[in-house]
Amino acid sequence: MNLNKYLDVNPEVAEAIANGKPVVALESTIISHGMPYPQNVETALNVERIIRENGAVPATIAIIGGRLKAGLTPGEIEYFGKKGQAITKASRRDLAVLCARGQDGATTVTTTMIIAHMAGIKVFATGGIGGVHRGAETTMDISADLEELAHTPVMVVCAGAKSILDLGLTLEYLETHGVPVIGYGTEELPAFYTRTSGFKVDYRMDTPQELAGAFKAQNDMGLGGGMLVTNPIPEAFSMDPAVINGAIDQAIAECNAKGIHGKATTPFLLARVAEITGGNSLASNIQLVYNNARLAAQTACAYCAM
Ligand code: PSU
Ligand code: MN
Repeated sequence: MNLNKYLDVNPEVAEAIANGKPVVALESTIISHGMPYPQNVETALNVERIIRENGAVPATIAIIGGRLKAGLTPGEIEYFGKKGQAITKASRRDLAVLCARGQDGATTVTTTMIIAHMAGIKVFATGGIGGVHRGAETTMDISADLEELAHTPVMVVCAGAKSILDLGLTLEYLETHGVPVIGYGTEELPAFYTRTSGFKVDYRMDTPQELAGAFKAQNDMGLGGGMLVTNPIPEAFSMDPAVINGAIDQAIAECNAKGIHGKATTPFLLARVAEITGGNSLASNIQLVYNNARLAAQTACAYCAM
């Protein structure tokens, strides 16, 4: 593969990878489509700082002018935050066309995993992943994130999945495709804004070393595929399930009434839930991302020490 033709790894990230130092990948759709400006930029910069404070090098991933980027400058992060939804949300099917046309793209969990793997990065921190949508038995709306987790060997540290999705079907899909789902300090799948969901994870682990050891074994055996680490939102920022689930039900009803489908569904639901719940859900969203960045950095350090 002629990666240099398409991929730019920034010098700090390249140096770390070449010397076996810990690196944590970060996505850019959470910046452009997942949060409003200017909180999105502030959060993205804080996440990078938290990763450094925990001993790893941050690599925010995006597509700029048709180049795959592993590691952005603060100016580039500001650009993605300000342009927001005007930037193309880029999933696997969009990568080749955006590169060939020299366009920008905000990377989802899927494309961040792809580019992280190209660059040699093992651990990726985000907020929530895409999954099987409610009603998928008729719409067939299943996020490409799940298929990517099935094939690409990158560990994704998240706060579970939002109940805009069908969490039970999401777990079934991951089971079928052989993706281990780990609960960090919990036996239950966290549901992003809340620490519990009523669904069980496959395994509970309690230290970054344990996470790193399991992922190392998976990679050493050449099993391929990713690992999903679900890290519950800190208690102090978790939301009342009745409030958040009410907002989610309302957002889904509006989404269906408007006939929104395809790649627009998730950004619409995320934005509506944030509007309906006011600033509360945004504050929680920001804090759980920080919490995931910390755990991902510690796990990347443990992985490199093995
Ligand atoms: N869920 C969130 N926040 C997000 C996303 C999902 O709680 O920002 C974004 C991620 O980039 C994820 C993408 O990869 O949405 C999934 O989109 P879709 O459902 O269209 O596959
Ligand atoms: Mn979809």
